[in-house]
Amino acid sequence: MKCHAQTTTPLTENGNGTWTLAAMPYYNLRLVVEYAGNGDANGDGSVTITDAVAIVNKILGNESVGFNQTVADVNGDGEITISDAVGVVNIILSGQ
Ligand SMILES: [Ca+2]
Ligand SMILES: [Ca+2]
Repeated sequence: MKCHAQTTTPLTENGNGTWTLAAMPYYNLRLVVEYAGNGDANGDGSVTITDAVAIVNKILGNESVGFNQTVADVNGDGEITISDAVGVVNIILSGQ
């Protein structure tokens, strides 16, 4: 999970590599949480090449029964793309 704050309050560059955030009302700050799935796209409890295949099948329009889009979104960008299948392969290769 990635988490960061966003604000529309302008930043002012100080010219020395630092920035100053203008006075900001508390309500002008929002917390953005990006959830990155664990890759178990088919929900069988482990991350294997079949999860990458399930993601590719989803992309091709052949969503399998039990496909879990939330955890299949490995890079947490809100979409299921080939990058998520690559992410599953990277999870497998890293032994996580
Ligand atoms: Ca799986
Ligand atoms: Ca994604």
